[in-house]
Amino acid sequence: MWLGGSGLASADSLVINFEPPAYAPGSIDNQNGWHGGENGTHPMQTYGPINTAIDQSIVPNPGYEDFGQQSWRISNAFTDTAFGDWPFSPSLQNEAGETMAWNHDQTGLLVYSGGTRQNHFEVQWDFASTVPNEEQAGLQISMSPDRGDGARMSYIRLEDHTNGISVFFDDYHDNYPYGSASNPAAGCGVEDAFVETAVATGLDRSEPHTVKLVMDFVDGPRNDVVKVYVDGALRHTGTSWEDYFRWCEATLQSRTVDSMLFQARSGRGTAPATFGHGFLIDNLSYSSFSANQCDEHSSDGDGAVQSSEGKHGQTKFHKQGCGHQDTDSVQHSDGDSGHNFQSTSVDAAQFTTAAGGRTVVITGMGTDNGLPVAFTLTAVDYDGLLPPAYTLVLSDGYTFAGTMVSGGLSVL
Ligand SMILES: [Ca+2]
Ligand SMILES: [Ca+2]
Ligand SMILES: [Ca+2]
Repeated sequence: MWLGGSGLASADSLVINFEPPAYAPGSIDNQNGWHGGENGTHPMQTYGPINTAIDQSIVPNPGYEDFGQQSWRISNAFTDTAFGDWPFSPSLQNEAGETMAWNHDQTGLLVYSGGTRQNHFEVQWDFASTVPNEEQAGLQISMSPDRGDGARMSYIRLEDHTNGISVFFDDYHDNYPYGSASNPAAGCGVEDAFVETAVATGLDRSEPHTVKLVMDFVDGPRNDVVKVYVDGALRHTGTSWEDYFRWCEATLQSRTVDSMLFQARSGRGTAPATFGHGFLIDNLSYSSFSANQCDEHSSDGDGAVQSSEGKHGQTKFHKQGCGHQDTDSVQHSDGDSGHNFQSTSVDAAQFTTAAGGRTVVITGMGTDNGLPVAFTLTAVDYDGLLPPAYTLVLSDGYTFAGTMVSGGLSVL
């Protein structure tokens, strides 16, 4: 068992500069918590070695400003399609992911990350070419936030080209029709795919550059937010790989992250001539913490509802975020009971997640048959496993408690 890397800034933040004496020249394997794939179970983790065929090493800084005495070098002279034999960085004490994200394997017995679950992860690193004056043809290296076993939740790839260095970002898109607990395949259909975005091209090969990923794991599908920065500028806002795991692996849940995985995968090409060269990585830092994600949440409903007493109604509502927004509204009609509600001000919402589903509670003011009332709407999204729960309570004594029986309702 190891207890994380040296240079700890705090329990759930790591700063790694690859400097002596903490880091010695040679393979990074087993230095300060770097390791091959984890075997579970957190925190009594064991792990495999980094494959000795992988061309990586702690090396002297050839002269880049801010890289100190040493950096970490990795090339794609050797590639493969495995996960468990590539370098994983030290794990944070506190994992990041959705409330219900899996930090474990399919059996639930092997756990790869732990601590206090956070909803936010940030990682930043500098990179530079070991051959600043010349293209290294075919050079490519990828890096991913990961929990320690290769369940990658995001992806950056660096490539060297004639015009300079390129940075690519990949995320997973579940396009309509969407996956659900009753139909996971719809989230992994022919219309769904990993999407690659060139976030930077032609970066000056003679200078170091910086990549930063800012990840918000928002409970529910299709709503994680991943921001990609290059040299301090926001280049792209995308999403994570949450719905790949949720639907393509049909596990209905996302995954956690607590470390970084660095790889040269065969699918993107092997470049034997990069042996002993490749990219330098330095000033790697990452952290997990919990952020206010109110602005990322939303809830929508539109369809027929039925109460537990068998009354029938129609609802249509929209709520974005937790505060007041003029574009929010709630409408509810119940011909069986003779009620017709229309909001005049949607004031607040609370979003919560439990094992069973995601709940929103929306409050505000409106009119019932023309008379002013306060309202509380509660909706629960079960990702299709059960009909969505729907309850509207008005201050004039009217209550409609039941389920949505046709149409759609989401709490994201
Ligand atoms: Ca350094
Ligand atoms: Ca789909
Ligand atoms: Ca999500």
